[in-house]
Amino acid sequence: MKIIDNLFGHYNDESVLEYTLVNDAGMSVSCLNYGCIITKIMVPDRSGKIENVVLGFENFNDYLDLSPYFGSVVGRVAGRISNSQFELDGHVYQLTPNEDRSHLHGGKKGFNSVIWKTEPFQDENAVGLKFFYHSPNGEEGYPGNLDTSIIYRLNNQNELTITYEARTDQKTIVNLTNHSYFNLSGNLKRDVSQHILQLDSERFLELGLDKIPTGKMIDSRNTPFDFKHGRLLKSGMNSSHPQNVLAGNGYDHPLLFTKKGENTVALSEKESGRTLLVTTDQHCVVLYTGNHLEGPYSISGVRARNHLGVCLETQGLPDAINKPDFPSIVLNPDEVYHAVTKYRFFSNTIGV
Ligand code: FUC
Repeated sequence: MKIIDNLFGHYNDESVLEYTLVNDAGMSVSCLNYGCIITKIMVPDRSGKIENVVLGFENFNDYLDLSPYFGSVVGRVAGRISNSQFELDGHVYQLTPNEDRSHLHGGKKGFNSVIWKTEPFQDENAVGLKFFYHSPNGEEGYPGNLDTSIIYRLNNQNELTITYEARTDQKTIVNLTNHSYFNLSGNLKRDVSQHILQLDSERFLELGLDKIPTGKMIDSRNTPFDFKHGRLLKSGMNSSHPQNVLAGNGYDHPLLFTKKGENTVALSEKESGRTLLVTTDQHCVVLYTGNHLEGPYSISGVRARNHLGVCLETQGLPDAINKPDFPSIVLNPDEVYHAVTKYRFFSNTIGV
């Protein structure tokens, strides 16, 4: 196992470094100290061919100019907050709007677009990086000084574990995730329509036209949102279900886990033989099938097009602070925000 670092670019006066974590089983994960962005995940297919399975750019400036949160950590709060506002203990906080009237993925300068302090580490079983960021009281409108640490840890079982921790000195809200777009075909050979997703979820959150949850939880049975026994992502892309159409032909929805505690989401693609198992302690996974990726730019040499990647954003429920029925995302000064999501890659196919 080893860690390699390279200069990737400059941001303001700071160096942007790309660290590559390499294990002994042929897997590597590359990431930046800017936004904790995962630029590449190299894993073998069924024949042992090692290829990249996430969307990323070769040039740092593309991350500044073009990126729809490729590979980054998003925070302080993932997803949309309606009217960019929330109330805590009778005080109304006004956040920076960055998508019409909504506040999306932490605002104009979210955790995806700041430099994090980094500390590489290696132990008997893994190589990794620790990231630290101090978000000052009032940043993007949020209350409290928030100290966040994130750990990326790669072991020899082809498992990448992301551990999130945050502490505040004032009551605030926190909901962190990673926004990697996966494509298991390898080097973007195909889009993700033939990927099969499987998870234990019986309900999903209905979205309004602004893509913010209405508060209504919909029964997934007999809909394109039923992934219990495995389902091709294409079924939601081609569906006339009003929620798939509203999302831009596909999915952009929080799928609620049936059971509390640890849950696993399986993503696989038959042709490459690759499977990704995502295990998390979070309440939901926001499934986004890259419905708006199309544009006059390239992603790792491939012309950007819709459905070229799929995000599995494990997190608390979006807009929870404005929805009394959703589990709380409030963090108090005497508490530690703690969340863990593991990504394990295999090269055999499960599901249907
Ligand atoms: C996802 C979606 C959004 C948005 C963004 C880039 O998390 O929920 O709709 O397009 O990513």
